[in-house]
Amino acid sequence: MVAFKEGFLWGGATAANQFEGGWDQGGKGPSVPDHMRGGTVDIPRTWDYEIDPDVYYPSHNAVDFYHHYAEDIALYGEMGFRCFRLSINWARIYPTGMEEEPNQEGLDFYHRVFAECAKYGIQPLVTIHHYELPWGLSVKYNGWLGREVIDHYLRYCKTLFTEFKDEVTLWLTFNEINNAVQVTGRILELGMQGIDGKPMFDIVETDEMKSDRFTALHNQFVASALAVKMAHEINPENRVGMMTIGHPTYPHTSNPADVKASRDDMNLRMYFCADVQVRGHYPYFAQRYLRDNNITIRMEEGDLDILREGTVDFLSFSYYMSSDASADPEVALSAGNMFAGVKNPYLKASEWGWQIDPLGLRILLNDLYARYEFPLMVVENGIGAVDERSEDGKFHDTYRIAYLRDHIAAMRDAVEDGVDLMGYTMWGCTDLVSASTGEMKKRYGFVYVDLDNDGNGDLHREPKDSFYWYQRVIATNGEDLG
Ligand code: BGP
Repeated sequence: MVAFKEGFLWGGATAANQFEGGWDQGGKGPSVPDHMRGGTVDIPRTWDYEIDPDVYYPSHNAVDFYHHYAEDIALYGEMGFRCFRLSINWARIYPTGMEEEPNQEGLDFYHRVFAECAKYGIQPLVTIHHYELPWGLSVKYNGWLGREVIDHYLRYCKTLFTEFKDEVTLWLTFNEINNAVQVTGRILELGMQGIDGKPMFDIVETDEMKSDRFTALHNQFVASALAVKMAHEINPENRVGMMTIGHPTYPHTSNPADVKASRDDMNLRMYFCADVQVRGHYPYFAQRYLRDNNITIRMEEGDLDILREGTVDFLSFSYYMSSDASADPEVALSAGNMFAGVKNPYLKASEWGWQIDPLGLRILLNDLYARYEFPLMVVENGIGAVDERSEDGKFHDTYRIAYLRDHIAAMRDAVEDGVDLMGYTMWGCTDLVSASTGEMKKRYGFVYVDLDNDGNGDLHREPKDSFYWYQRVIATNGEDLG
């Protein structure tokens, strides 16, 4: 039997804005998520142009990794993590994004974090931009629409690559970059301002707004390509990946019109960004999509060369669910994190309506590998669930173990199929704030954190049953999924 490779990167993943807290400490400036109120499954998150001191903003303290990092990383060490994915909070390094010099206190914090990782032999995987544009850049340039943001990003990257040269060699340029192919990506991914500060999730875009969004995405492509080149120049050991939402879309029926709808979805959602970042050019179908939707991307001369020269070293993705596509607009929609879709009658869903599909992970790994023949990594996966303390005082999260077991087994099948898989970092290894809703109630972790949706709780950490289960999985390199 073919098994996970030696040195397979088992671990967990987090993002600063959902995990770190300390939003105004140590010289950090505000970032886009710091302006976002919490929501629920029914009420989407909204944002405030001015931060209201009487409102609870989930990112401000999050689960306070800022003060609990040593304890959290010790728990990862106990589980046997080989890799810890975290994001660096850009506004902790450059408070408005525009300073000439970095904030030393911010750098020192991450040096301390990486030193803790080193103690347990844990390799950091750093997301440079995980929905965390400094608010200053968002306001001044309307987020990534401003071409100037590329230079600010590159200054920030240069600081990271030189400062952490001896501590970090694994990087991701942008989290879920393909979030920007849909309107939902405007605020969190691209940091674009709303109309008069109104929530952006339900916005109906004009053609001009669509062109802006795709231009902002193009600016991220250029920034990413230049960052990859810079990373290799500063340290040839650096390996830089792209990160995308892995979301397979199936035809709802065998009606060729549904097959076509699912292919169109896959092209736009999965392959549009991955082709640019892995192959170094816009895919053949981009022109038609842009033309049909009256979208004009404003490029500069030389951009296409930059994209060609700055292809990534590996492709990483988040995987939570799949959905169907239908040519029939009447067919019901299923819920999704950033991507929605049609309900699949063969799949069960989580309490938040995310359809559980381990086989879809195997299918996707095979499809991506067939297309790119390129190292892959699953950098997010997990189930958001309500955890209740049992009578014996413990958290018996059997549903989480079942979800993860099935997905790891599917990855193992994909490896046996011949896919080159580098690692697996489960999402939200310590409970943290939800990205789509801002809730704490929706938990992913192996480690429970005492905090509720309104910010009440003493923040103490507590292993759940899945903690010990994952410890065994890592110790046996994925053999014992018990
Ligand atoms: C992805 C994001 C993460 C994370 C995850 C789970 O889209 O990269 O930041 O939050 O989804 O989503 P949620 O927190 O909405 O349950």
